[in-house]
Amino acid sequence: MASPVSYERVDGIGVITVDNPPVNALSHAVRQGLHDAIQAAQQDASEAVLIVCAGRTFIAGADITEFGKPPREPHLPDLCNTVEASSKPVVAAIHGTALGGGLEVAMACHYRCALPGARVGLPEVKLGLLPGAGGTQRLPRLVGVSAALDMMTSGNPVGAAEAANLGLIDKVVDGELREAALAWCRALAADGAARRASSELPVESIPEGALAAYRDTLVKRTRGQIAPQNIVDCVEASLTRPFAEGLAIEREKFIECMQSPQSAALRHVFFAEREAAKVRGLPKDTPLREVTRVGVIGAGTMGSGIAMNFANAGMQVALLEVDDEALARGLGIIDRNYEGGVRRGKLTAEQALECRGRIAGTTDYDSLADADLVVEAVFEDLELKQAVFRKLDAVCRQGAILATNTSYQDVDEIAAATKRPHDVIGLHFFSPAHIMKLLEVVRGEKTADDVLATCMAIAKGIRKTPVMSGVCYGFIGNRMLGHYGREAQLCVIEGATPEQVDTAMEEWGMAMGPLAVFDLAGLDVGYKARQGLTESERGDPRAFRVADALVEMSRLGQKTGAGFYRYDPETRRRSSDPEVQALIEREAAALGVERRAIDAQEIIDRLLFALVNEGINILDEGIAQRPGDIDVVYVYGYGFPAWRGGPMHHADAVGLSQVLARVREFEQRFGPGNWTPAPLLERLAEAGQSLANWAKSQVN
Ligand code: T1G
Ligand code: NAD
Repeated sequence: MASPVSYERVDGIGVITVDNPPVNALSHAVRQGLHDAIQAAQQDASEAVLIVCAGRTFIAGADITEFGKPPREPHLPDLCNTVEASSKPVVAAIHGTALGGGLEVAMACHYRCALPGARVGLPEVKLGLLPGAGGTQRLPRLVGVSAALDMMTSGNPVGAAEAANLGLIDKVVDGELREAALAWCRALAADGAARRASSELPVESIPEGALAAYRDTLVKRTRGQIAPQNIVDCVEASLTRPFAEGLAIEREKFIECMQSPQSAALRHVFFAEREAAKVRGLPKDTPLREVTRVGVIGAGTMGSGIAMNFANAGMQVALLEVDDEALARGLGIIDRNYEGGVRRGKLTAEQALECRGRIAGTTDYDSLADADLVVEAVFEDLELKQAVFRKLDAVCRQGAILATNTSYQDVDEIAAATKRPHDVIGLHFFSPAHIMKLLEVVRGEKTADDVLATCMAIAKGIRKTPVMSGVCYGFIGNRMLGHYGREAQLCVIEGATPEQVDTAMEEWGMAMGPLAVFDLAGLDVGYKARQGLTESERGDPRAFRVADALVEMSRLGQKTGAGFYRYDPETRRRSSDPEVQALIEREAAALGVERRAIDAQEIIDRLLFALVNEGINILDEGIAQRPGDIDVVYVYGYGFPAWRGGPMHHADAVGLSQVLARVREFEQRFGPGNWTPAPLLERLAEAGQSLANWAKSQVN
């Protein structure tokens, strides 16, 4: 097999080209090819060496698919040292992204140039790792300790201009990269430019105690994760040890991360996110419908954010409301969101103006006649939504995609209100819609393949992570959340305080505890949904009586300053409220609940295993394609810690037989109503199988 690395001499310059699609990852063949090419250049008459990549990007890192397999030489740290030891100046020419091991190779080069649009970074921490090929030792030498710490603990890339300001990139070049870089190499050779080994640069000292202070901020920002602290250990070594010793400490800390369940979980999420974008049985070449003009119906909490997503992606948006007052309110939300984005440096004022300019308000359905896609986000009421879809059916051009942002309603019943159910689909955004990455794409019984394929592709265009769901009450996320939320409220009425429940889940890693999430979303949302259900559909009153009572006391959550907690009007900080505790005890007595002490482990197991058990039912019914999809839903939509991999990955990590044993114990204690073990869980646990293996067996 041909090497993905080629070497040729061009006008006295040794040109090494890496061509390993799709992202020039540093597979074994690439490492071997780079090693051999550098060695070749040492032997020939070349005056300097250029490393450049074919395709859409520079090297995007080590080949993550090789992790967990026996490592093969040349190892990346050694390869970087080989590049740096070259007797001739080595130049890296960067386009697209230079990430992880890719940036480490570039930092081992003596000079770096990049196109203006290039981005460089060390995202290893997002995989529960750290830069393991000299990055933790070379970066502080090139950009200083503070910038190095920020880049490595956030994992976020920086643009070429900022990288040049930091001293990471020596030259930003325009035009055709290879030609510009070759010209620069020739100039460097002509000037007799020296090899500059970044490993030989000093590390600027930092104030006493600065690292300790940095560790403290990191603890708050990266609760429970080991990689960020290991990165600080390595940077500390760069300050106190010679380069070679620093490299040894980096290797030790890297291996510790690589072998950690946290990294396994984060790598699982990396690939699960990419897998989720693929719909089984949907041909890759399914034609896509063109979408440049979008309509959004309802400019409330969701509609306003949804409109921004499409405008930010360059599409013209018509935002429709019932009347001018409601429209002005919606456009006001959008203006404030853009102002906030500019204040937080997410976009420039010019960019905000441009995006805002693409959103036109209307109260006239005729404005949607030429829309390619319409997303409905009116009140959560089936009849109202059906009425809206009947109107859309009348005014929208044939071939337009009609989507609903409903949280729970039956997409097939909404589609049935039109004469074109094949053009109807669910696009379930998450609040705040202009920020949350997750998009549940709900395939109706009659949704056409090209409508589904178009929406899965659009998701990427509006920077969302799509996950396909079948039609059921609450789709994937909200259906599982119902069981998670039930157990949270049962723990509260049985004896735990709201603070105990939320603290247990937050210390376990959830971004926010369930009761605090209910207060954030608004207790009235669930209350209204329950009002639409029959007594039997509502289920066990112990699981919602307290929430209902809070709503009846006009304690709707953060939006009224009080819900399960009281909120400081300035800081929005939550605090426990004795009035709520008294209410809980009253409702418990009224429902004949004998209260008892409940420890954190019971809280964690009841909430997580309720989530897992229902998730497995969802898989068994085919509502979700694969366990990884459910994990992506929870990591990107519900604040589930990515370093735990998602509920399905967590279940495999615990072991399905353990999960089943605990579920059966709860079934004994609390009854089959809430705790009937999922049949698939029983089958897999008894077969000693994991969900990951089951998923593989589903595709073969
Ligand atoms: N290894 C293997 N496969 C990779 C890969 C990688 N590093 N990066 C991407 N892919 C695959 C991906 O699975 C997908 O496959 C296809 O490429 C396109 O990716 C020692 C240890 C580069 C910004 O963390 O962030 O270096 O689904 O859909 O949206 O210090 O991919 O088509 O079969 O994401 O244009 C550090 C990871 C590694 C960067 C492009 N590097 N990649 O985004 O395409 S650890 C990273 C990305 C490391 C060293 C350490 C993005 C991208 P498929 P895509 P994209
Ligand atoms: P909201 O009450 O904030 O906004 C609804 C808007 O729809 C209001 O501005 C109202 O004036 C407008 N509206 C009502 N009838 C209309 C009609 N006939 N034509 C045009 N506009 C009309 O509600 P929301 O929270 O934005 O929820 C909207 C939808 O999104 C619901 O289906 C909800 O379930 C779903 N959703 C909500 C969330 C959330 O967290 N709030 C998350 C995901 C999905």
